[in-house]
Amino acid sequence: MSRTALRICPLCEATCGLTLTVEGNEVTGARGDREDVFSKGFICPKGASFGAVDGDPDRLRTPLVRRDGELREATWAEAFDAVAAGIRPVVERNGPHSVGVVLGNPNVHTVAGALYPAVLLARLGTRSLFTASTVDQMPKHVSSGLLYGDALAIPVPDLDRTDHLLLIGANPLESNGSLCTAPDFPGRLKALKARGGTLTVIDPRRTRTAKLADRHLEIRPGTDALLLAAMTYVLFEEDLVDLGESAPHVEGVSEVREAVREFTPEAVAPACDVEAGVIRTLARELAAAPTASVYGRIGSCTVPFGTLGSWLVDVLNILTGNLDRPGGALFPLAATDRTRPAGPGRGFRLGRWHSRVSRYPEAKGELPLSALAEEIDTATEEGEPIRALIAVAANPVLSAPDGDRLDKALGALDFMVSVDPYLNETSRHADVVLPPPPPSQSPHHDFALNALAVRNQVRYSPPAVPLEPGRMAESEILSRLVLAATGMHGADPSAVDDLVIGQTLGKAVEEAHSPVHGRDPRELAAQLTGESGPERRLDLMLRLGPYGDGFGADPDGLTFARLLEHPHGIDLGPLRPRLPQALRTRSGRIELLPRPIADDLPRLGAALRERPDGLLLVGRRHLRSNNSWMHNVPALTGGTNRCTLHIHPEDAERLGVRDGAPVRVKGAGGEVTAPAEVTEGVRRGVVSLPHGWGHDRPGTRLSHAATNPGVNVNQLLDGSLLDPLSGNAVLNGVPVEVAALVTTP
Ligand SMILES: Nc1nc2c(c(=O)[nH]1)N[C@H]1C(S)=C(S)[C@@H](COP(=O)(O)OP(=O)(O)OC[C@H]3O[C@@H](n4cnc5c(=O)[nH]c(N)nc54)[C@H](O)[C@@H]3O)O[C@H]1N2
Ligand SMILES: Nc1nc2c(c(=O)[nH]1)N[C@H]1C(S)=C(S)[C@@H](COP(=O)(O)OP(=O)(O)OC[C@H]3O[C@@H](n4cnc5c(=O)[nH]c(N)nc54)[C@H](O)[C@@H]3O)O[C@H]1N2
Ligand code: SF4
Ligand SMILES: [Mo]
Repeated sequence: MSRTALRICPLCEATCGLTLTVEGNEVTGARGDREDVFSKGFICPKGASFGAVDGDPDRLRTPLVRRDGELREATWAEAFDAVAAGIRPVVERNGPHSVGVVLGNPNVHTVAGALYPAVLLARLGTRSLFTASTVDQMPKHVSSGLLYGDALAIPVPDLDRTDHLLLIGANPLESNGSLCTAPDFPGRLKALKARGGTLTVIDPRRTRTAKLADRHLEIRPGTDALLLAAMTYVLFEEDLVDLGESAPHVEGVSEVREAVREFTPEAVAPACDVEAGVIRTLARELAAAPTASVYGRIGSCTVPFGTLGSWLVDVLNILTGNLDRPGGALFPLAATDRTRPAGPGRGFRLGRWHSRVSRYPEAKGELPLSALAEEIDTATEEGEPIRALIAVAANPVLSAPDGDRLDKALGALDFMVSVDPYLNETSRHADVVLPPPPPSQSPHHDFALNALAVRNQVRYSPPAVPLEPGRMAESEILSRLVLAATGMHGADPSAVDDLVIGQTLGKAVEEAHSPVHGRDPRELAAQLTGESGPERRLDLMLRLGPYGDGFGADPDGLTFARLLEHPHGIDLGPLRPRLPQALRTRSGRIELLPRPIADDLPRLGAALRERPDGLLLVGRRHLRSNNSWMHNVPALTGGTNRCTLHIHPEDAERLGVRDGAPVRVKGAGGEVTAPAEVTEGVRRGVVSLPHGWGHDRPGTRLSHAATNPGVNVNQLLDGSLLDPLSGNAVLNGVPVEVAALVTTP
């Protein structure tokens, strides 16, 4: 007997609602949920393979614990005993910073990943936090922190209403979007064109998104900040600056005019390979469009000027009056967001502490993932190296620079625990592996991604299938991990949720603006509904949130119980202007030229005069992939999803590289050999390899991935190239040497 169940897809940032077909407890099919308030039936090939991803036979079913050097199946009790025994002595001997925490990308796609890591960090008291953000979007957090005083206040393009979209270093036709949650991003771009809007794409590759554009500029990798600075220059030079409604909330406009003086279109054109006249046109079109939005993603973040580029994206939106207006770029307001009255905030600071070895400044409480290996393998007088590691949903051996060094460093730790469904390149080093259940057995709510969505909405999926015997919910795994790692091993895991609920309510009743001001926290806690700790915490956040019932203050407001009555979600309307309420700067205004940005601009000026020769490496994503962890699903591999080196025909000819033949690629961190794919899909002087491959290390359990392992592009990096303000790794525009592999007959 088959039945259906609704489940929000956790496989990328688009958050599509799926209708799963379930037979017994197995997911045998998935289609788009046409009644979903946000995705309206859209599904991509990855979502359609939900069942195969969910049912992968290589997913671990029981914890693994290392005994006599070997990882062996164990009970949950044995596993958490081993965690407590492994971590506590390290903390007691070497202090909290000697325990590192690594959080990977899937934490933004799980309820547990949203709710427990913050508790773990607070209770451990470690500053050794590394996440996927510093190989991804940290520049955007830093620019938002500096501009708006809140690293999480990221404006998103108003895709459904804009007249003009300038897309930089993003390929949503394959990635389905990022820092801009929009189910059916491709359809939304087509709708933009159909209503007479224009789409410009800046990308060194001729991507599927670029093919859809009215104009595609094949920029030289790493130079977007120069181009955007020149556009800013033109806005001032041609008197096109008009802040519109946001004007009263912005300070520092004339300082920006001064700061971009040297970045004339003529000066930047040779560095960017974009003609000065075209740069002027881009600026004029942006200013002339009734509404417009500039949006940058991976290709604009993971580069040496990532923070400057991310800042300039917003500067252009602000100077053209497009920030905070419909059709421009707006701040979403999610149902679980905290509300606060407008007024000066605490601001955002960088570099409150530094990494031990290379003295990298923290950003948003994190150290660069690129520095993880050296923080483990290098002793200094500053303090103890990291001796124990907690990795949750992270595979840095493949996703961070110089996996070989990290691989060795992980092998030398005193203790490591991985919360991961797979025994893979990273978790194989763990002493304890704690496997979460597959997504069908987990609840879903997009705590992080709804705050980046192009439409305000709220949806919740309860588990589609009951927990299999012997499984433990990921929220319970993380609660028990918190307890075991922080000296409370053996306590009831609900203690963690109760602690957070108590603290949150305790604070809320003290806040003058809160709907629960002056009430009794225990009385409020008793009103929470939900069958589990995470559900009760969601109820708490919804009720205190901007659409919430305020525990009775607004009887029509949102509660978890009300959300359950709407299995396809509740639409909360289009994005609305939120200035000045969204601001947390000390001035209470948008600080358009923050000090750290001004101090970094001379470095961009120096780049005007550099134009190194040689090939530059960029990445790419395939529609049927997700970073490092979907190459084990046969339905998602093969076809175009292959680990090949894209190279332009002219470069191939010059280097004697033949299509399909192996080429050696060499970078600062090492070399790899991959088959060449000669294609005009990449511009001259640029080559492209996808990331997340290199599944040929021993001791993993990825049977399908191992049959076609590919190579780890991040081995070409040595980890020393960073965007200095954010600590983000430089993954794009990396100099490499390419040579045809000479095979002697
Ligand atoms: N060269 C290059 N490198 C890159 C990038 C690039 O563009 N180019 N992109 C970067 C980006 S944007 C990112 S986000 C990072 C990603 O870097 P990571 O987060 O390290 O890698 P992922 O492959 O996303 O997955 C991490 C792990 O999560 C596990 N996992 C999957 N589902 C779950 C779950 O439900 N619960 C738990 N606990 N674990 C789960 C997987 O098995 C995997 O081991 O890679 C970065 N690396
Ligand atoms: N199918 C699939 N979807 C995914 C993922 C996946 O692995 N596969 N990963 C998810 C994750 S974690 C993320 S963060 C998002 C990322 O989402 P996107 O940012 O849309 O992803 P990419 O496809 O990496 O697009 C980056 C583009 O930047 C271009 N580029 C490289 N260097 C430069 C440069 O210097 N300047 C400019 N202008 N462009 C440059 C590249 O050619 C590439 O086309 O995708 C998410 N969705
Ligand atoms: S676009 Fe993303 S969220 Fe939607 S079905 Fe595909 S993988 Fe899932
Ligand atoms: Mo990412």
